[in-house]
Amino acid sequence: MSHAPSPFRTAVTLCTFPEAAAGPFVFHGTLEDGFAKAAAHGFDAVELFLPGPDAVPVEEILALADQHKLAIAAVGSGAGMVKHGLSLTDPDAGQREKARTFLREMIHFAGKLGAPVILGSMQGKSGGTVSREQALDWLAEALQEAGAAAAPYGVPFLYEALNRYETNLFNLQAAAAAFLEERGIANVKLLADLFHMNIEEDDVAAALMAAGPWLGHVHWADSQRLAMGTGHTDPAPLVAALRQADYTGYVSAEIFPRPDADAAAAQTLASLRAFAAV
Ligand code: LER
Ligand code: MN
Repeated sequence: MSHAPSPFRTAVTLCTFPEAAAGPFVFHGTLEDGFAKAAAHGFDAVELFLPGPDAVPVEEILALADQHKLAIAAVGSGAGMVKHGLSLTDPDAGQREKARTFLREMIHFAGKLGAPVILGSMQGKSGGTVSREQALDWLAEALQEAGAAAAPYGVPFLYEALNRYETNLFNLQAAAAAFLEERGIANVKLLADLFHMNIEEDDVAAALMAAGPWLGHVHWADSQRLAMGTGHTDPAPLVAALRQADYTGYVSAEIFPRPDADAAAAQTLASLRAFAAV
């Protein structure tokens, strides 16, 4: 447990579209309710999962952020896959183009909120007629374009390595960082999700430390994707690694709302207060 002031900012996930109602997000429902809940619990920011780039006017979200004194930590692009069936590595060129357009529009939408966009499930996977080499070329092109589109807003684009059951492109932080480096991809940072890392990494703390310069966002989840402190993750070495890596971004709860959303939110903040001195 550290008593030094926290360099981290706290965030909680809000999801508004029914196709992801069973997803790992704390608050499901309207933005009004989600912002109010996040503020009442005492988070610094919200992370938004919306059906698309034109679902809610930017002004409406900025007004809610201002009213509740909350920042927008990040905006997820998962609806591109979950709602619209889009993947950046789809064998069909037209579908890939639609995926890139969706992502570009999300980046412009989120940029106006001062927030980076996350690429998770929309990265897709290789297989069938799509070789790994081909999928990685398409992923690299899409990441180049996304980093460049985000840059004018003064935010990075976030690439998330997922566990093996969700993608076969990158499951490890080090491999994802090496890919960004080798392909010369600018203005793209890594999102380190502790749930995926618990499944894939030999040593989660060591992986966080090694990925330090690439880290742009953290999903703060216990081993079973519930609130930290309810599973078998020891957060102390992870917080120590993030501090040692000079990480100063968000720690955001992307977890299932169990036993209910309020309990998951409260337990998340309790863990961050105890271990990260937020
Ligand atoms: C998104 O942040 C994530 O972690 C994925 O598991 C969602 O498919
Ligand atoms: Mn995640």
